Amino acid sequence: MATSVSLFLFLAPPMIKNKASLSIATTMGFLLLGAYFWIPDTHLQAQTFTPNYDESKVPQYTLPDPLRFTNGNVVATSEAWHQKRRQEILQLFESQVYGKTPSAAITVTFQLKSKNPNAFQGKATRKEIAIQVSSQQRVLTMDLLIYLPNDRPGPYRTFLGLNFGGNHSVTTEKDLSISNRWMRNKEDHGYINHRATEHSRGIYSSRWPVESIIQRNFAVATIYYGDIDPDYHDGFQDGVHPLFYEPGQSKPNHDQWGSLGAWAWGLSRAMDYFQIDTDIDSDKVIVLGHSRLGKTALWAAAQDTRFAIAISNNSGCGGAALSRRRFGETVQRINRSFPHWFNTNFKQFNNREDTLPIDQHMLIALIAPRPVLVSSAEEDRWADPRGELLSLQEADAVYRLLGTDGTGTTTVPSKDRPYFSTLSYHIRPGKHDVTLQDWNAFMNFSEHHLKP
Ligand code: GTR
Repeated sequence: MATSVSLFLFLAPPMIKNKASLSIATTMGFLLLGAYFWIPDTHLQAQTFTPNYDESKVPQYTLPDPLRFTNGNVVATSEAWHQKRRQEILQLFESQVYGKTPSAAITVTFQLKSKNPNAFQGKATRKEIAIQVSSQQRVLTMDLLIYLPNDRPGPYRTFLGLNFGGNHSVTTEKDLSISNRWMRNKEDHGYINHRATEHSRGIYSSRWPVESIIQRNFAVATIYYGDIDPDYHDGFQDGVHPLFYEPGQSKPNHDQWGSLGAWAWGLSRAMDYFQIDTDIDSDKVIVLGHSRLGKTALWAAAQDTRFAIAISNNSGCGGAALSRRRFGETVQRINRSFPHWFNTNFKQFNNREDTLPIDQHMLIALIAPRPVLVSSAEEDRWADPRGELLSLQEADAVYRLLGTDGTGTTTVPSKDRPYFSTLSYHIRPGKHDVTLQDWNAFMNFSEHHLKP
């Protein structure tokens, strides 16, 4: 199957300045692993869940070997990895975990909505781009917010991530309009009746330290994840999924994408735009995300090799953490709390992690040989910091086969030691969050791997 996307750039008003087209072909294969039908079990959903936080109670497990083909043969060369094994693993994550991205042709257009060369007292240039995607079924618009440093000429190395609260929530700037999209309620943050209020302006700005980022000559770009698919389970009626429905289809098939897959797809559409924006060095884009959006960033980088670096922050279950450890959040728990995140097939692994044909170290391996930084927080046991580190270590063999230094060490990195191997781990004291300390680690790592 092939996914082809036509791109047109409109810079408006008043005239079209540039026009580009690009075809992205993703070869996907079919893997038939038996049909599975998931029936929501409301009785079981009501049962309470007690997470395991005791390392001695982590069950014995054997991880699938990323360097063995499905038929058991050893993957001995980088050619064998790139030509066959990577594809096998990618297909397993598509069909069994996040879901396949449908292949129907869609049109993507870009419109420059605003440009302010004097953002942050003249330190940055702010751009807003409307990314419009359309199929015969419907049209969807995602707003991409970009800050470029004014100190030095571009093109810039660029951080790209989705945000939780609307683009206006990442910045305290007063002249950015408040998102009018569906929001998760959080009254103390200014999200009421599923809409953002003025109180939510800048509410997540500590997670997006724009001034510190541009000061180090990186650009930073973000999209509200709800622009791509609102984060609630409506049977995939809103958001991007219906754009791709075949005639008569009203929800994704069991092996097709859920919300995480859709969000990852949205990151790739931002990357499409970067390829035609001369301010952005599209060979040096770092895709990153926090928590559910950290899972999304890893899955985006696994599928889309245009991303130069991937950084996950506190991504946990379904992100960097090994599922088989069942420490903190588990597959069953995540599928019951968020039935729309993964595909339907993934539900068959509820409480049956040992039957998964993959584990999350193989998600990281899919990003090889590109650098990955996994970032954890000591008190965020729900996300299993140790399971996140182990995933990196288990991906090491693939990275070394491909000629990199992998984790570069066999010892656990200390908190204060800079750690710049291709596979790096960062952990800080404190809770589930993104802090300036995390961003400093992201920037140090990215500066090391992507010279301007
Ligand atoms: C939690 C969920 C985690 C993580 C987090 C978040 O409720 O269990 O997997 O994604 O939300 O995204 O903030």
